[in-house]
Amino acid sequence: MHPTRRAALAAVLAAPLFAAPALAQTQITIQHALPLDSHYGAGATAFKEAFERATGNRYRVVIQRNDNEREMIESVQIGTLDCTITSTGPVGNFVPEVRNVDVPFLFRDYDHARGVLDSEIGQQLLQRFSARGLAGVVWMENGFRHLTNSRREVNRPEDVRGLKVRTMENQVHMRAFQTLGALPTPMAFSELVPALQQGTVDGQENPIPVIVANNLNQVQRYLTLTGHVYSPAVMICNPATLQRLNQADRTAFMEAARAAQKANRDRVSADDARGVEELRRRGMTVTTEVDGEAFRSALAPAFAEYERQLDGALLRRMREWRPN
Ligand code: EAX
Repeated sequence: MHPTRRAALAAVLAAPLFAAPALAQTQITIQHALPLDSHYGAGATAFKEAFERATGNRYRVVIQRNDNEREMIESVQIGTLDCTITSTGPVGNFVPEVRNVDVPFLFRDYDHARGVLDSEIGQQLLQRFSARGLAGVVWMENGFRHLTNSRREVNRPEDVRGLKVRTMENQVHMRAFQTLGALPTPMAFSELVPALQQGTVDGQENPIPVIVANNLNQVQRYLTLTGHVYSPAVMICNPATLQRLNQADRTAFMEAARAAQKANRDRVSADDARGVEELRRRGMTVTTEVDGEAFRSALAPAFAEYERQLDGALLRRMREWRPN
């Protein structure tokens, strides 16, 4: 047989009889408000890797950035977005019970906060999402929030008086800054940097990982380590997204969500450990000696209001929680 014909015959015999069908993949989209290389991004990536691996790539997880958390929650609620990883900032406007975890100085430290949220207390709060057309999948973490501003060093509560402070769209936080004599200005994260650049507000408050990831040192001079409130985050999904999963895939989904929680918390711990030095290196004036007792005392009127307006018994249970 002529060599060319032989080569042609060999090629035909080697070709697959039928092209393997492209793997049918279902897409799940997750949005969050921070850079993809951030503590939320770490969680989203861990979820993607775990869920795609566990389902043999029958699902494709797409991660996108959207810096308006209220909008993302609305999109999840109406079903145009599968999931979001968001701080609890605006969540209380959708699930009122969540406001209880936004109370200043409620949690002693990270172990306390993580312990409460992973306990029956936190799981019962997640169950409250379903009555609002949302699925609270897993608690994640934003971190302890600290105050930055462009006008002056802040050491004690009196120094906050008169500062225009951007807050999240969160009545619990707004009440606290109002009680300190500041002028709380609620806005979505997407509006924060322009507002700081234009001087619409003097300051803002966020965890170290958020300040570092968004280079807020470029628009803020002073950082005071107030640690005035622990900022939980939460992975929220549209209930139909979960209902479409078979039992095995739903189990894989929840295991991937726990992997997301671990990666997210590990990244917060790492960013918190090195972030303050990094912000000093970038030129911020950092005040570490903060009179926490003075801040707590100055907030007493707000605490009395929280006891009345929120769930006083739940607040006590969370405040008094101890690991077994
Ligand atoms: O969730 O809006 C805020 O200050 C949040 O901390 C930020 O979007 C990360």
